[in-house]
Amino acid sequence: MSTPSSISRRTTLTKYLIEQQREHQNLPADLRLLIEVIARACKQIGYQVSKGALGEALGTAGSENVQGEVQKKLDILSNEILLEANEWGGNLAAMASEEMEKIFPIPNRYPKGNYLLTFDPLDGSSNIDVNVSIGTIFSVLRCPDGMEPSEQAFMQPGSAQVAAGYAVYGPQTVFVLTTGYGVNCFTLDRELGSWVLTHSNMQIPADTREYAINASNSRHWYEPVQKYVNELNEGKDGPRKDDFNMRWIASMVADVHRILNRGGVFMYPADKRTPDRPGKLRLLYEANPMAFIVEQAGGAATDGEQRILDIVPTNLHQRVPVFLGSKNEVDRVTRYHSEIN
Ligand code: P6P
Repeated sequence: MSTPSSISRRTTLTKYLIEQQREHQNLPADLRLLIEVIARACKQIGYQVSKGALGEALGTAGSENVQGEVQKKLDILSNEILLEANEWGGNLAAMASEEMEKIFPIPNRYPKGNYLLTFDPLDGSSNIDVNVSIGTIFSVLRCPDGMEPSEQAFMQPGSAQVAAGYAVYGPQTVFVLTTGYGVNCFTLDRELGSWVLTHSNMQIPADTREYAINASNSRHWYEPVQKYVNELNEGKDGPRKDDFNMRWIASMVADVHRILNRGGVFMYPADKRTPDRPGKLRLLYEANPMAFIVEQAGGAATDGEQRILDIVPTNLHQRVPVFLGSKNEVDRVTRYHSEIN
């Protein structure tokens, strides 16, 4: 009896990863398994998020994370889900999370592996209680040969990533992944519990008429960003000779996913409020994975001066300014930084 074609044509994440391993030989079995475990943990997180007020995990946990941000119960639960899912598999040497000050070395009771995993377990958590899309962001590095899994082992430029991705818990639950050979999106089939390939080799248009920035901070921006955004807002009457649209979801995964689907430029610049703090977003588990994905989709990602993927980190929770998305717009706003010092 033949399988109905719609089911037989579907490529699940497992099938996709095995085909990648076979075709590219760049996906070692332990990295493939690590990605599968992360994707399964994202399903669990998405399930907890979807319970909303029917679950026990809305609201704040009464604590702050290392960033000084109020932790939501779901922040802590999501962090625990990722730690518990990944600590025993034997693929990892250590993990690091937005929600933990120090790294999490794999406990001695479990075998250690060759990879380092960083993640923001629940990005955009200020949106949890108001049912706006949030997500999980992750990045995979190799642990340098012969190096103890210390914080120093994580101090690698984003160009050293071997895999990166994110999940969005929104109207659909999606898992977006790159292993350095393009960007693919998998949508969760809730009935089967499978991640199904729905968008292959995603590409970001080089041009766009849509930008994303928290405009309430405009009086604090430095001149290059002021100039760039003012020109967009002048529309057809201004030097850009066209009207632009603005979106800001305050959930990086959701803003980046929109850009991956239809183009756009996302900006979280440094500003005058905190001269000693270069922006809000963290390099290791927000900017680097998103920059890897965006570049793999033909976009660009800079800190206003250099490629984000070229930045050599100096500490685990380092922040960077972020300009990413449609290449021609990222190039323009980056050029304004070099022209206006
Ligand atoms: P603001 C969420 O807290 C986050 O880290 C990103 O997901 C998001 O892009 C940004 O901060 C939103 O920041 O200042 O607009 O609330």
